[in-house]
Amino acid sequence: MNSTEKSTETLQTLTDLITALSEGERTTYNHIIHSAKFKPTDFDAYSFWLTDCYTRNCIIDTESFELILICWCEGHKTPIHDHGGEECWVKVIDGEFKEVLYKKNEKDELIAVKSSISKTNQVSYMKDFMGFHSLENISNKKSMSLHLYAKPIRKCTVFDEDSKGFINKEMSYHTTASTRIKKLN
Ligand code: CSS
Ligand code: FE2
Repeated sequence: MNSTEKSTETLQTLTDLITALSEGERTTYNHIIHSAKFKPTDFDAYSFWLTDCYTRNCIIDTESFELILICWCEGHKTPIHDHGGEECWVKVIDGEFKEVLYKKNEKDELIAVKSSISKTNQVSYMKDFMGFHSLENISNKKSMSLHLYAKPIRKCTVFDEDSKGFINKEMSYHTTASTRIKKLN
């Protein structure tokens, strides 16, 4: 297949997406994630919900990128956070999300500068030069979003609402390939 054919192709399976990301350079990731079109059931093997908070479920974690499925119940919301210097794409798989973008002013206070809604199949992008954001499931149902981080995010900065200050947070997963295998056994 030549490169023109490849650029108009729709990626319809998770395996196609992972192959494209694994073979592609980081500069192609934006196009790749936009080219993917999934059904919520494509994520049955990865979906896992908790009532108290959204869950981070690792689909694949390589040296170059990380693909995670976040599962949200109604009303779940992230704290305001950055992306540890990495690039972040969020593709809505099911549901509707509100993203609020924040910047720091000269007094280091966080100011909300933009708010947007994303719906199924839409992709949003974040990198630290754009500021901080929060993401909230505003649909009245369990929802899912697919997150592509390049490179993987190991640590990020989170705004702590109690102390009104920033804290460093180590990222962790609720489920990984090995915990899912354990669940089956
Ligand atoms: N960065 C958050 C989700 S919003 S992009 C996280 O990975 O937990
Ligand atoms: Fe984020």
